[in-house]
Amino acid sequence: MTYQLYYWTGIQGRGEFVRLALEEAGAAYEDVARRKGDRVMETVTGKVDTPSFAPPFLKDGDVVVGQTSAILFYLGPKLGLVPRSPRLRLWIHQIQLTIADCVTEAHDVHHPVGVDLYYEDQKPEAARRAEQFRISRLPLFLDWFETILSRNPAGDTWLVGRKLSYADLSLFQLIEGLSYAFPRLMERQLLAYPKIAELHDRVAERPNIRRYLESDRRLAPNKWDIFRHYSELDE
Ligand SMILES: N[C@@H](CCC(=O)N[C@@H](CS)C(=O)NCC(=O)O)C(=O)O
Repeated sequence: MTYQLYYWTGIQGRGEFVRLALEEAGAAYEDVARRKGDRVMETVTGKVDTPSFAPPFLKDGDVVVGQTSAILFYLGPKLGLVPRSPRLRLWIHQIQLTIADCVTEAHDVHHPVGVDLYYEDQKPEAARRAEQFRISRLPLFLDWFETILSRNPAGDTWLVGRKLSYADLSLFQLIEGLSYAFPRLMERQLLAYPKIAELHDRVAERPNIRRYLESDRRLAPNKWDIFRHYSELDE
């Protein structure tokens, strides 16, 4: 069965968290909008009785699931990216939701007033929000990821248990995005959080992930994406 991923063309966005799981598992999938255009998403949400509020969403036969964390919760067991234990699956889901929170906060740095406004229309607020993010919020998130890595009873190679899970892939993507958006800040932060930095590099070296990152399926980050680089917001 070929999974069908629906996400905006032209950006990595939140779809990237799903792509990384599918790529790591070597699963057959189609990035539908990249082939048919963004309007194709309306043709799905207009027809099903469980329409997703926003992309990404995944179609697997008659299952349509939206919300990045819910998609990964659904795919995890199917792709072999979670352990058997229900307790650990719930823990991985909790980590994923926290990564999603951090993604939203990173996005809100450049759009603190409204998503429908241009960055140029909210620059003073963005500067204030960026300061908060740099000084207080980001260190809290990174601290938590470093802590849970060091508390994993199976060792600090992966976030949960002895094997890679989709949460590791998502933490990798979070660090990629943050490093693009805030290169100066992240260079300093990653020195303070070596376990996160090592996990990031370990994921990048996974054969399927490395192949994917070198492929044209992996889009370059850009200024329309969730993680955006504005030099004035990075210190
Ligand atoms: N919580 C959702 C957020 C989904 C979301 O915000 N999607 C963005 C693109 S990354 C979108 O298209 N939003 C349109 C909207 O919110 O109206 C998730 O994690 O998937």
